[in-house]
Amino acid sequence: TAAMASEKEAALAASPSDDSPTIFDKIINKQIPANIVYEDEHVLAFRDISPQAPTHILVIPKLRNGLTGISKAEEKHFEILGRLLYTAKIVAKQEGLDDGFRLVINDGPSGCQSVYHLHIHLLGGRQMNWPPG
Ligand code: D5M
Repeated sequence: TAAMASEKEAALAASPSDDSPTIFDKIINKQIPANIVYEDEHVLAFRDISPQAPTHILVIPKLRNGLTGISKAEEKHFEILGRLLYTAKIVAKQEGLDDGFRLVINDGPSGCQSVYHLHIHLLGGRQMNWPPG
């Protein structure tokens, strides 16, 4: 679709080495609106602006701390990485995805990453396919 094509274009245009603030900082700081479905001291989850499934939520760390993407993970990130996965499970339950769901982390240009602030995609509410595109 056109939306998928532009998402890929955005991914290829984004620069992986750029650690300047992203749009997600504005969401964390409530400077732009987002449909927030979960929030605690460490983690924020909100609906993706361009949903690829009936449920499409992004789970992000409030403090990026160098995690522009999963490829930048270090031992200091072990705790937040666990929190992100655990929160994805909590939100999946909250969304009623009892039949299953998918978690995705895009990394780098080939992985189609467009925002360089680590995020887990939670997708559900329809039958997923394999392999992904
Ligand atoms: O995923 C980045 C995702 O971020 C992509 O699915 C669109 C989404 N996005 C971008 N801006 C917003 C705002 N403002 N609100 C909600 N969702 C947003 P990636 O894995 O990097 O391609």
